[in-house]
Amino acid sequence: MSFYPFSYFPTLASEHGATIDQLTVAIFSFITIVFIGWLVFFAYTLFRFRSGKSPKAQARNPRGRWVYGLAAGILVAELFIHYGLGAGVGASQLSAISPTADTLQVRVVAQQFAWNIHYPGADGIFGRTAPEFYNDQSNPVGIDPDDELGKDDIVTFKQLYLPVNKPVRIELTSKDVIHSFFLPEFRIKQDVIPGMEIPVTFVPTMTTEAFRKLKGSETRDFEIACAQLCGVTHYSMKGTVRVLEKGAFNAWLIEKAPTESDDDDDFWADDDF
Ligand SMILES: [Cu+2]
Repeated sequence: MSFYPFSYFPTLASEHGATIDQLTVAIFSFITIVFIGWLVFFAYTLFRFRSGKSPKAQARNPRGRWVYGLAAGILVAELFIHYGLGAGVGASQLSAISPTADTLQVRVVAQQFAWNIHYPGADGIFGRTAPEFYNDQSNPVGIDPDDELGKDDIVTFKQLYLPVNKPVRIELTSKDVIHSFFLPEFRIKQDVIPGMEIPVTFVPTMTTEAFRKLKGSETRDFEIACAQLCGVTHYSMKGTVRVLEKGAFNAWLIEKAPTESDDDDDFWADDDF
């Protein structure tokens, strides 16, 4: 909050988010310099080639090598801003965490106009999924009913629950059109493309409780927004992220676990999913 542009950003609630904020300010600073440079150049050409000085239009090649040098310099600077900073530094931040035993794995299946959240359950392994099992009411993520690994899986609707200070890896896919998974407070934004599984990773650093205290609101939630115009009720494609303390998150997993699979219940009791 020391540098004033940062105070305009949403509350920061992830580990890598500060890097994204600094990058945003850096990119805007660079393009402001380029913008002012072009304005000065534009004003200069208006003056230099005014009609009083050049009564007849001329189409001669520019003289002097500095023009080519300047154009090449601007090209290099803009390529650096777009690809070096934007794609290189920015995009790499979104999937910087490699999946380890300590990483919570979640799948998010987007559809017009909802977010279906899929947890692997007690065994830590996702059941097989396939489009032929899609059922908007009973099986929104398309879990194969014959796959034993899917029996303990947990599916939620528009509600993503996460433990605080734990790396999470979310595999994103879509049933229909291109959506964009946007978690403003966690500085995550990634297009969701049918036929592809695209991972995003981050570490939430603030619980929902702390966020509500900060905002002075009992009901405020971290938001999931769709950031890609995806159809007629795109505006309603919202969800919430609840970030809980580890113990409360484990209790939530137990509460949500399908009741048939009683065998593995102890797994969740050791406080280390
Ligand atoms: Cu959408």
